[in-house]
Amino acid sequence: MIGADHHASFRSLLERHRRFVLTTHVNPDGDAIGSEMGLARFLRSRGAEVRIVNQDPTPETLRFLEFEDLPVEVYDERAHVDAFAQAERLILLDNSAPDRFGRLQPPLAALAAKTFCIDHHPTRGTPWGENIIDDASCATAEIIYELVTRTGWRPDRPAAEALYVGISTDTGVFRFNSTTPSCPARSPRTAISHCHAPGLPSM
Ligand SMILES: [Mn+2]
Repeated sequence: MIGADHHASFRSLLERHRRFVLTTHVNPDGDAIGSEMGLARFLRSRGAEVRIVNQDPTPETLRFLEFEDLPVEVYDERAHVDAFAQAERLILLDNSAPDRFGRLQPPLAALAAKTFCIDHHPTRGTPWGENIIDDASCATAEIIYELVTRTGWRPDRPAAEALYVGISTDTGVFRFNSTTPSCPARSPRTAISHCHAPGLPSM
């Protein structure tokens, strides 16, 4: 579970910046897309400018998580050079290893100082400016859930769905050994009860 220093680091990020580009690893899975969507929803609720730019398109099975007004953009160097330059912070989700970003690796390496990484895979010595890395969390979506709800925000239905998919993906719907006690006991149930979304799949 993440600690007070992580929450402080996230609060500081929110207070200092309002223009973000979110991205994730190659071949994005449910935790990657779910974390991006959940965090994007939260940031937009605070009036921030958010774009999501990934190396690969969202798999067909996860397209339902995308918001109509926030399409996932597939990285194109010429099209995105300005977006990356103008972003106050680039936020990496569900991957901290520099070699798992594909074509995004060079621009991210060049902008590492203003890159903020949130991940649950253990990576030592990352080049990123700031890191919230917690390998005790079962999914990046769990970390996102902890961070955004600590600010007092209640995920609405789309955000809760996205975070639920992220946590479900990485825990095999709470069956894998990676499932931490805090994971099924707190995150998804609480997310669901917070947003009153009875249609979500049950555990
Ligand atoms: Mn993950």
